Amino acid sequence: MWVATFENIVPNVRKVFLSTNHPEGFCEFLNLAEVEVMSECLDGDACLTGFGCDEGNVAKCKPARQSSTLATRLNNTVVAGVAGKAVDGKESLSHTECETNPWWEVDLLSPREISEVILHNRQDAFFERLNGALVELIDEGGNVVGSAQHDPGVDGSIQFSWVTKFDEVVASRVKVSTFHGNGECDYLNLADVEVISTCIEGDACLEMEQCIYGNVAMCKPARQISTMQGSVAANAINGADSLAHTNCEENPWYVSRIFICTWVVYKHIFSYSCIPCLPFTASLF
Ligand SMILES: [Ca+2]
Repeated sequence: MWVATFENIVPNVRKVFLSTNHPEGFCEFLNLAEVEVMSECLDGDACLTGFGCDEGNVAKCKPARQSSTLATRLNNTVVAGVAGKAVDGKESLSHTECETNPWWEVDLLSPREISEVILHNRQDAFFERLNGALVELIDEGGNVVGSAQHDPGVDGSIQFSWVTKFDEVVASRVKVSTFHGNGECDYLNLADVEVISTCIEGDACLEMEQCIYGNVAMCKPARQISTMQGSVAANAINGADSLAHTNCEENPWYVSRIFICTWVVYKHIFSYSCIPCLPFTASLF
């Protein structure tokens, strides 16, 4: 284990980048058993426990992002409508700022044959915000390969949910957006988004445990330069005894996106489990 301590407050950090530096001409693997980034938690930071695909909903607990995030501070607690709240299987809401064309997107992490997308609307107020929603299926090249748009005049208002069917369209991302076209801004709220496909190993999770102060890297989107034998980047932030493992590279790297909205990060401690035989670099972005 190696711990890097940052004594001073570092504001607005969004990513943690880890790499090793090697003599030219030599490659090395980068293995990470677990990366922890210690900070005050935001509402929405959570740990995922348990595994198993939830009845074909392959979006559950996958990395999600949105055009902006509405966050407010209530009694010293930051309440943020982070994008991940629309894939947590609970009534919690994702919530953008007021925008003319707000959007939300989930990354399925690999191409999947999609048969159905279900948007679950908020149930407390402002149901009408989701009317006219556009659902787009996006392939690995960034191309829109399927879409469906809600038409309030034909489909009626979205009360509880709106179901769109697709003919096994292969896509790796699902985007939801609204555009009301009157020049005024609006918010995009999503209680939950389900993307129905065939489950594969590693899909989904069952429970989320709220974080108070602790490891805010857990279960956040992570990437690495390459992946050997299925040892994906997420294995280093899942709290489980699993390994993230790159191919042999001259400059292997790993990045975890720790924050989705821009409040402050106070103090960071990194740890990793690896053979410390070469210089190891941790950078904040
Ligand atoms: Ca939710």
